[in-house]
Amino acid sequence: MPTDLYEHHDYYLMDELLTDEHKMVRDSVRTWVKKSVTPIIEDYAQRAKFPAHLVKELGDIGAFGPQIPTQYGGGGLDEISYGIIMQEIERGDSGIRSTASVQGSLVMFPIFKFGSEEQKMKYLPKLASGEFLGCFGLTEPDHGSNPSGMLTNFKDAGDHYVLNGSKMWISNSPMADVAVVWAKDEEGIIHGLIVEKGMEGFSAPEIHNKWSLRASITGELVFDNVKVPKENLLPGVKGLKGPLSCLNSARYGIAWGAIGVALDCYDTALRYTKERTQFDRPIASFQLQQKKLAEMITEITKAQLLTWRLGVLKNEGRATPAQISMAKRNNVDMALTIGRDARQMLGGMGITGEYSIMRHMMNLESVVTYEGTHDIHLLITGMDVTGINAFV
Ligand code: TGC
Ligand code: FAD
Repeated sequence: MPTDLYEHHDYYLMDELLTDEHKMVRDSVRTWVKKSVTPIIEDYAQRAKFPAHLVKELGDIGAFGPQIPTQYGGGGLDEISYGIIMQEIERGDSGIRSTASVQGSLVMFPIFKFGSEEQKMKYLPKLASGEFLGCFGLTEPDHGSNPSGMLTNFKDAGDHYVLNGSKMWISNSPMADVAVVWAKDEEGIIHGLIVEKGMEGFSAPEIHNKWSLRASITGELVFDNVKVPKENLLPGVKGLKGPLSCLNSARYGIAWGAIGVALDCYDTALRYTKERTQFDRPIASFQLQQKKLAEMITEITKAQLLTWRLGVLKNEGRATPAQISMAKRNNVDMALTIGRDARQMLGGMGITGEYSIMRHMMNLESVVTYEGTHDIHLLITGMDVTGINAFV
């Protein structure tokens, strides 16, 4: 069983920018990750199994919807606390962070933001506690980066809607009790619907053979004339801005999560190179290794500052979607580069499950693609700075 020796790294004294509550949240989630995630995650990832028992534990530690008000079962915390929770969980594994961010940002957030009071009371407390697992269906087999072209649709059938279509690459879906599904009405306008496990004509087959996010369960959503009660339509939003505004929250969490991965890879490489000797010296004494470590901590520190500032703006309601895109893109790319360098610094040992690095690297190949690909986020920044839309 791998031992989690992770130590805190705070090169620019970022802790001074955090409140006591932020630090308390961080320490408690870090303790949970060391106790419940690190000891088992390699085994689950190797077997491509989802550690389903962690769903309840994630609920217990307050990882589901920490920014949702307490009256609905959430934590009533601020955006920086949410980010720190994602950072600490993703230091353990991106797949476990995926479970938490889908539940909080992509299932609880739209119900909280766009749902009726009845929907909030019915679903949010159970999602917050981990009694229910949720998933978010936007992507389709032929519509990934361009969700506005979606084909999934529903028709008014009097006292209910009839839903048809399919979604692809949906985190949590095979085990989910509840799915927030985005579909077009008869006029082609996008709406959110809450679909429950067990509804006739609804299935969620698992997608196998992933080399990435192996400890996260991914599947499809298939709707074959599913009768959805009218009270399951989210009344508070219509149009693509509904699902895209949920992505703002999830992408923000990923920006923090990627820092967690980068810190874990840096921490492992630093310890290993100080202990490992070649040519009768610790390999950390070689300039080429020091260059890699110095660049890693520099990039991590830059990302920490960027992301903390984004958290302040988000707390003030001033973070723009384009600012969030910049942080998601920058931080995931930064973590991937660090993961690849750290892997090499461990030599042959770097490819084994004795260390977390190779698993992190493989996970990040999904993280750089989902929630908007690296290229899409670049084009969002390009559009923001030029005022010219490259998508049309
Ligand atoms: P466009 O015409 O630009 O926009 C349509 C409407 O949406 C508004 N909008 C946003 N609103 C809130 N937040 C945002 N980030 C928004 N971006 C755009 C926009 O103002 C407009 O509003 P209105 O009132 O004028 O109607 O839309 P487009 O069709 O040109 O597409 C733009 C594009 C390409 C940037 C967008 O579609 C996009 O972001 N594509 C990437 C798709 C994506 O990220 N999919 C993620 C699926 S979920 C997922 O991956 C979960 S992984 C979970 C895990 O395991 O962690
Ligand atoms: P495509 O859109 O086909 O893109 C392929 C390539 O073309 C990319 O490199 C892209 O950058 C590039 N490209 C596309 N358009 C342009 C352009 N205009 N200019 C330049 N380059 C372009 N979705 C959900 O809805 N819910 C989930 O829970 C979810 N979980 C996921 C879990 C995993 C493990 C994975 C891998 C994906 C998940 N997704 C989920 C889907 C994810 O959001 C999509 O994979 C992603 O948005 C990209 O879509 P695509 O795979 O269809 O790629």
